[in-house]
Amino acid sequence: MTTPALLPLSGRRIPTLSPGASSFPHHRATLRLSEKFILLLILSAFITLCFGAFFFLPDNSKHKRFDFGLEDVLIPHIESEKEARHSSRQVIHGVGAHDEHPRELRERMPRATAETKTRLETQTHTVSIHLSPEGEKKKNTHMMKHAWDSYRQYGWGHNELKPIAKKGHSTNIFGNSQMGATIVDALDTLYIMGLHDEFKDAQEWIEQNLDFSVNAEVSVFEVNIRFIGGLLAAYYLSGQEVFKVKAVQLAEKLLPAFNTPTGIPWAMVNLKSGVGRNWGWASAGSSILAEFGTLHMEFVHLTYLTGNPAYYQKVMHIRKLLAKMDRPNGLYPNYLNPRTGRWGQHHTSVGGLGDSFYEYLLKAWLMSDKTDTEARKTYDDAIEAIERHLIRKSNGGLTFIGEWKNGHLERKMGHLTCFAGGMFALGADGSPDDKAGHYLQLGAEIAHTCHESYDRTVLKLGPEAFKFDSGLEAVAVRQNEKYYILRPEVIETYWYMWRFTHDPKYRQWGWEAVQAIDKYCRVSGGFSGVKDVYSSNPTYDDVQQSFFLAETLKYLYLLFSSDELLPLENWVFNTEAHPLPVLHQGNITLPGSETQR
Ligand code: DMJ
Repeated sequence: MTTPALLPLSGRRIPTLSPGASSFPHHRATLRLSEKFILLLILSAFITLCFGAFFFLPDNSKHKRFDFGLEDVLIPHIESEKEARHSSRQVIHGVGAHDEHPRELRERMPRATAETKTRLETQTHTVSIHLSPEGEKKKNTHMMKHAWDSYRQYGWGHNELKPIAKKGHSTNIFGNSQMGATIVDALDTLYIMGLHDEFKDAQEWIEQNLDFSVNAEVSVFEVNIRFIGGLLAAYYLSGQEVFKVKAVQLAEKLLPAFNTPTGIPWAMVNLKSGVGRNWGWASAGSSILAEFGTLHMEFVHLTYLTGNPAYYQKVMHIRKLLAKMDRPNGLYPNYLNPRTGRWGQHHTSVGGLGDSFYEYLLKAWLMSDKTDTEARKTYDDAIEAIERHLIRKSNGGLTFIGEWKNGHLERKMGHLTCFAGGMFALGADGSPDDKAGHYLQLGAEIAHTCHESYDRTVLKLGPEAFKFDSGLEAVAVRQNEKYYILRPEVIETYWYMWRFTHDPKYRQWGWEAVQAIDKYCRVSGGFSGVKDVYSSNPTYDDVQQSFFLAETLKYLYLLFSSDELLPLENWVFNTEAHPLPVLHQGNITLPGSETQR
């Protein structure tokens, strides 16, 4: 290093201190003793300064926690968990017939994830040009703050918030409970965004108030994806035991829902009495495919964390029962009667009533480190039938996913169905017959169609359902399909497409959504849904949905973050956007093993 130095004592300028004699003044070959001493003094002061600066550098480990490359997240609570372990040697085992003790699996996870992390670190420099638009991320964090602070002020402890009336809100999915759904659903988003005070506040409320011994009839599906999923994700991210304990307590309360003649759970269960029943509107007392088919991820993690095989066995039993059933045209109907084990109406949908069943087949495979090949095969077969019967191109060239109703295709697509773009992209790698490119393209086409459904409205927000019929392309017809209730699915697909393609248009589309939400849904008491996206003067529905904080704002934040934040190699997002770690090397299929109810 060359250091032009000034000698204050003599006031003389010393030329560059390089070892060659030629750089010294010619009239004198050596320095005097006093000059040598001063020079030595300056050099040692300089070296001390360098060392000091090194030690006072900001603590990088704080930032590293937010990489969530997993290794640093998981190690602390693997250690702390040793004492709390379930003593019985329950097994999670699979193909290859190796019985795996959950602890052994856990001990392997850090190694496997460290390897993944190293691999990632060598790859990410190639995409760094697109990373970290800090302004957009900040905007999302501010929106989260506004949603959270408003709920904190006006709806604290209630399930959701009425942002216009500025008071608590709830719906029948939570029964008459006051279980702070927004608090639990928002936990991991707060954590990921670095809103630590808010996270602590939420944790305190959960420690002191979250009690599941309430006389309330709740939706098994909703409580599973929002509460159990939310608590498990918070546990994995923060390592705080309380979240795991609460998740397990709640899961115990859901188990009676599986006491049906077939083991297909009821849609609802009373948390106190354990009595279950189905929705009155569901075809002839049926359970719903997207509800009983969206338990797998959380239940596998519950078994993994507790060593109790019951959760795993419940969901594997559902899978095995479905595998034995005939499927009309290879399609899964949305309704299944839990008493008789027969299908109800032959309706098939990749939107409401069907959606997350398909999503969880794919994610079961991903979460098992791609070892649950049974799940992958079931997913591939289902998607093939869906493509054959439900996916079409409109006259205007837009790819859409319709709904199958008793042998007839309804050319209508729901906002909920838009998640499928992301699902196709996520499932591209590993698809049969080398069709990865095809599925990535299909994902891109669905993303495009869903963006059109936003772009063709006045508010630039998407309607609940839109048609491709009688000259109509991606627009809602009925008044009761024109609302936007802060749903995440379109943004979810933008995020997955961004992760897999880095095409900047996905960030552009996400940014359009941010601006529209902020302009038309933001009110002084939080964020509200709007009743008509085609009206320039829309009325509000006065509900701030908990999934707005759990999903919509999280996916937006991730869309503008580096791929290293929650890498998809290590994390799988449940259907409510709660990230759960991949169980590396933990094969979670149980072919040939006994499953019980
Ligand atoms: C969320 O609760 C979940 O994404 C669920 O799978 C269906 N959709 C809602 C939000 O729209």
